[in-house]
Amino acid sequence: MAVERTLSIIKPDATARNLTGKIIAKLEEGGLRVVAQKRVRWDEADAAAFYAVHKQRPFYQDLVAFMTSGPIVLQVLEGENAVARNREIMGATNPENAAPGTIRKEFAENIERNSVHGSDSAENASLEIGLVFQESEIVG
Ligand code: IDP
Ligand code: MG
Repeated sequence: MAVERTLSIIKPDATARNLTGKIIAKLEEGGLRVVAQKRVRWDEADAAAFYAVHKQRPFYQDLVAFMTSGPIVLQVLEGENAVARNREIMGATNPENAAPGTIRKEFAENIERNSVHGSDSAENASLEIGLVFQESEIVG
């Protein structure tokens, strides 16, 4: 296994319920290290750029509205196999299908308001990190 980086986002449903610390604790307990972090509020252009890959999906407009509805926390996570490891710690997209102990099982409200984003491949991780962080903001 190689040390990798992945992009994580703590979504507006979670920041609204003051769950930032509890989510970070799960990521750290799962073996990942936060090497960059910032709290921001996206506008529509920011969300559209990030979710361009989902533009044709039926939930796209709702997703953009949700992701611009409140503050989010952008993070770069580092660790062994970080992309897959983060997806394990997050749990399935739909919290009804998420394994016990995962972030989404414990905290998500529904399939849309599911508390966290995590990159789904090393290639997308690199693209997503480059979209939202300067290299100088990442301190390993
Ligand atoms: P992922 O976040 O587990 O990678 P994706 O399929 O990439 O799931 O979807 C991106 C985000 O879009 C999800 O995290 C969720 O917020 C939202 N989403 C996905 N599927 C649905 C749906 O069927 N209805 C509403 N929102 C959805
Ligand atoms: Mg995804």
